[in-house]
Amino acid sequence: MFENFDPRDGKRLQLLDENGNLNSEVKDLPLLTDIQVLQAYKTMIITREADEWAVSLNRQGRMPTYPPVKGQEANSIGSLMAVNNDDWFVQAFRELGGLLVRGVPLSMHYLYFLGNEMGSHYEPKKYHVLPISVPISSQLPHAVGLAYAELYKKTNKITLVFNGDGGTSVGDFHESLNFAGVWKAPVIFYVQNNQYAISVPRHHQTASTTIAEKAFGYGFTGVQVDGNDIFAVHAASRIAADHARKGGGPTLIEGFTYRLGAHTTADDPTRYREDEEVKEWKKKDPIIRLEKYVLNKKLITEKQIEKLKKEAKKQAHAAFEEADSFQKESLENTFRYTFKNMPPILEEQLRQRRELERGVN
Ligand SMILES: Cc1ncc(C[n+]2csc(CCOP(=O)(O)OP(=O)(O)O)c2C)c(N)n1
Repeated sequence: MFENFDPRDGKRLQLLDENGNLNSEVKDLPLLTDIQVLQAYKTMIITREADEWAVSLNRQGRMPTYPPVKGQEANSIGSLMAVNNDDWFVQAFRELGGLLVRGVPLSMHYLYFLGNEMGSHYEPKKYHVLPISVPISSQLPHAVGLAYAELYKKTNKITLVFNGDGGTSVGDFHESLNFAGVWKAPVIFYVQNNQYAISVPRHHQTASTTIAEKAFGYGFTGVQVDGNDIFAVHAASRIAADHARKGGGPTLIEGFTYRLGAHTTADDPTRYREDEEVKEWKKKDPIIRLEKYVLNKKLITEKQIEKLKKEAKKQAHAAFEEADSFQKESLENTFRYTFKNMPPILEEQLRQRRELERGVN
């Protein structure tokens, strides 16, 4: 598997180049059909519009802190399109596109970032998605456990789990890869290497040349793909999924990508990265690249694209209004959310918060 794309030989899988040309020399890799390509493109457009609207809402004071996805869309969209709808999708917090592939309403995502945890309560039997996980890499042991449970039950279901380059420095990452390797758990670890963990660049995160090569130390295969190339992301994920389903165990996919926006709306990336670098990565934008491909192949017209973008914008606006009109949570519920019996420290914080509210009012 991936013999021709060993990251230890400096190889990275790319199928669609920056000019939207598909590499016709690569054989025996699963390619997206025209119908799937259009579906992927449309999902990327709605993801981008929804994402930019969330950032704009934050600037208008209508949305609290939000982590932009801009530039990384191909990663979760391409990989989610490569697995079955009842395979487990274990997200971090930058996988909006993947949620939309699963059919999760956009309004739920907005609701979550408006501060309502219900926005991350997905009906498990309908969506097979675990809640958003902000504590870095804490989702990885859950994902391995989930994958192992499905293996134990012989359901043939696999798990696709995401984390970031920064998340590879956390102990949970290494423990998860280790157990997945030993147990041959049917899991795909998808690391979105967007080059930064807030302000910390990738080379300060690890001394290894790639993230993908770490997999070999745990006894399984790792591959680095161009994470801005939806064909490569999809192909690698399909191969890894088939491998897991056949009992081959885990795979680590490193999506080599870039966060075009800020870490979150509370961050100012101009303080730690050069404009020149951002400019170079803008040329590799996954949407522009796929747009060139669909136009060249005449799968869509410029006019249809214009209409699509307008509709996506409308859809994003409507989804936010829906989320914003959701009944607001009570102060008590916010504190009671995690524990059945609130620990004394939270009781005290609730008491102080109530006092503050009384004082303010
Ligand atoms: C356990 C833990 N430590 C610290 C944080 C604060 N924090 C939030 S995002 C982040 C950086 C994560 O970087 P990376 O894993 O590369 O993912 P990215 O945000 O770039 O998608 C940190 C340190 C956290 N959420 N959880």
